[in-house]
Amino acid sequence: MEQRIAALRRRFRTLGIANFLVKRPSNIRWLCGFTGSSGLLLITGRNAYFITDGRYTNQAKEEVSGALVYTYSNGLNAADAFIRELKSNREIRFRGRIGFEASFLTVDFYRQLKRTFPNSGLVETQNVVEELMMVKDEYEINAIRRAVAITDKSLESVLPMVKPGITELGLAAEITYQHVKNGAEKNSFELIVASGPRSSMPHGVASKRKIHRNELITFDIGCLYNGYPSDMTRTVAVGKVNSKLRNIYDIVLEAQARGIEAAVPGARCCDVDAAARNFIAAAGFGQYFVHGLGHGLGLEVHSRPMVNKASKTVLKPGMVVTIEPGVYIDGMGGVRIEDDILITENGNEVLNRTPREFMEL
Ligand SMILES: [Mn+2]
Repeated sequence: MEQRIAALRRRFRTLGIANFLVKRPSNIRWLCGFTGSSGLLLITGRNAYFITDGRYTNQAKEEVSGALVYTYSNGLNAADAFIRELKSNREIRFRGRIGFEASFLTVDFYRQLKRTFPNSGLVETQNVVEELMMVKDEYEINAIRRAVAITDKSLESVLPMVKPGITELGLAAEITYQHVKNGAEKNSFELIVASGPRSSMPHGVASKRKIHRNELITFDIGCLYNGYPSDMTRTVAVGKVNSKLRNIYDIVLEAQARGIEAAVPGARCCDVDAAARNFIAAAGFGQYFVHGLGHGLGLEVHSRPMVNKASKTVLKPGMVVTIEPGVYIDGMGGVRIEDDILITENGNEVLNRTPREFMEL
């Protein structure tokens, strides 16, 4: 943890700051270990101070390392209480400019900070900690491997239950049960089980719809292990589907293979995206691939680096990204195939073991 805080401090000079205020819970967790949902971490040139409320006194004592812990137990709202601690706690000392996470500080908190410390100079930042988190250490990679293995095993157990009559929510519940039974803490996001025409919705979370014969089902599922996620998508057919959907499946599968092949150290994320996207476009379905190719995996399911047209980030060994092209035809159905890829010194490793070939149940 101290090494992570030290890495953040090394960014201070470039950012023109002397202190950094961390509000995003996953960034707080990565920097000092706290897994609760509310807290404030102030990193100064020399010290680190973690402030949270009375509900978390014991948890913070147990979990936090590398920072001094202060808890408050008054009736104030969180922003008011944080400001009061920063202002009146004599052990908390800082001077000079304060960097903050522009996407995670409320306007109210920002205004109070400005009013209370008018001479500090507040500096907006974006993605400072998120970029430090892109390359995973061994502990993080092992956690992701476990999460991926649990999701592989869970889908394998549930596929035999896919029959006409069961609902999408029923299947999602079975996967949730398998995830936890196999050692996960919980799902890593609201599971997507989208059948028939609903499979054309890239984010069709499971509904009460019953599975029918001769249609596609997209499962986009994942779990958390030690806080780290898996995120896998498979599209399977129940019975036979029409030749257009069958053809789309092969196009998406080949696009994914090209994306995976391109995801090597030194490659820019936008070029990895293009490797898959150009193939889909050449097959005539470019307008139906409506999202980026993938994203990093970390304490947030959608982490940096983003693998999309705009991302110039260069892949490095230790990054873990998803590769998940999709084609969605409104009213008919859609196909997405997603795997989790570890970038290695020599290329990459696909962490998922679930087969990708077209599957007819
Ligand atoms: Mn994903």
